[in-house]
Amino acid sequence: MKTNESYVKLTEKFSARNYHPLPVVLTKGKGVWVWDVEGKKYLDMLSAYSALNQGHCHPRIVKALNIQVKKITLTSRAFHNEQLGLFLKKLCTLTGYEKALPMNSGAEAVETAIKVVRKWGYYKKKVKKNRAEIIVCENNFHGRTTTIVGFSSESQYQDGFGPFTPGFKMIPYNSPQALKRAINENTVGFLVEPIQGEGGVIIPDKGYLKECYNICKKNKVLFIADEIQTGLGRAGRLFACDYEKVRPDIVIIGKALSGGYYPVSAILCDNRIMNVLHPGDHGSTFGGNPLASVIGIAALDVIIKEKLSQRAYTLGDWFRKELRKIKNPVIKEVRGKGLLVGVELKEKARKYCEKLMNLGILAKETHEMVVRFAPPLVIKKKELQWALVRIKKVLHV
Ligand code: IF1
Repeated sequence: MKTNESYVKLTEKFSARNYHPLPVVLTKGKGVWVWDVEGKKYLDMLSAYSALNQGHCHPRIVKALNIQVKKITLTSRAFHNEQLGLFLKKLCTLTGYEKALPMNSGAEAVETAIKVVRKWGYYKKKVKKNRAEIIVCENNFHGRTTTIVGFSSESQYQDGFGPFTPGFKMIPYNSPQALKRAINENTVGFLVEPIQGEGGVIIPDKGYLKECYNICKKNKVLFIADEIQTGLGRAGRLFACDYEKVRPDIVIIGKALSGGYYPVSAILCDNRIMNVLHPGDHGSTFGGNPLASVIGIAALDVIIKEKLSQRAYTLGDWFRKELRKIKNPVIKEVRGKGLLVGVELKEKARKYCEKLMNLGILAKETHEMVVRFAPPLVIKKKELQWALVRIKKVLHV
């Protein structure tokens, strides 16, 4: 008998215990809907942490993938492939940057940005050897590599994994003053999430990003935006930085660049920065392969053609207004931008996520007290209404 329980048992027997998923085993996905092995249907309100902005198994992406998968999938970067240039051109044209460097996971793209910023610091800003400093924010989430967890403020992410890479300085989020104070002649970059996703959907004050950007510019420090979760339409604009008309020196993207098919990430910047890299400085076996490239092209096409940023903006606004109508003293705050929505509770959120699951909605708590709602951006208003009926059932007193 194909029960959720039997698969959970099987997985748990052989899997490392680095996750504690909800006890549902998914077997099929289409658009905003997913099905478990027992045939029960759910609305996906997590979207694989924003990697599924285009929805599950988008037909345009599957078509592109199907054609390419039979032609050639991997060449390595030792040779050229016909798709990479097309992908990078599309990416640069859409975002207005001169260059893009493709990788796979988000963490790899963050690592790439760190390397580029440091090298820029030594060769362009003339920082003394091995002195470069990058400023990061408390409560950040940029991935799981040893370097990245080394500048996390979350003790669990670090505990047992040291020693860590030096060269990072931590300041409070949402404080331009702290940034000003932390900068010195060795500062090469400021790495920031325009909205802290894992941090609990934390939205900085209006003007924060712009002010930080100006401080960076004045001090010859590169402003690096991690838009891996907030970018590509999720927050109601192509990039969350667009709200403040900030054009970061380096943008890091991932997640939805994959359309949910296959890891695709990248960093974007202009020649004056990217040109510090020379053959052999950096690379990846899979980064920029032809299959990833056609997936990336199709994923971007869907975001543009289906106006996903605008959809996220309008639907997110409406959805938050509806959520705010729910009267329950356990709700501390409803916040978000676009379809990245957090409902902060005064108690642990997991219990509520389990109740939502039983009613056919998949959502996951973040930072213990926050229920995050981040459905695919292709969601229809009617489907959000369907969700609201159930959310109200769980959250109404
Ligand atoms: C997990 C969280 C979200 C990210 C930002 C870089 C990365 C991420 C802003 C790294 C990744 C993840 C990883 C995933 C769950 C998910 C997550 F809850 F852990 F924090 F989205 F909120 N920058 N976010 O959000 O990208 O290397 O994973 O491709 O289980 O760790 P990656």
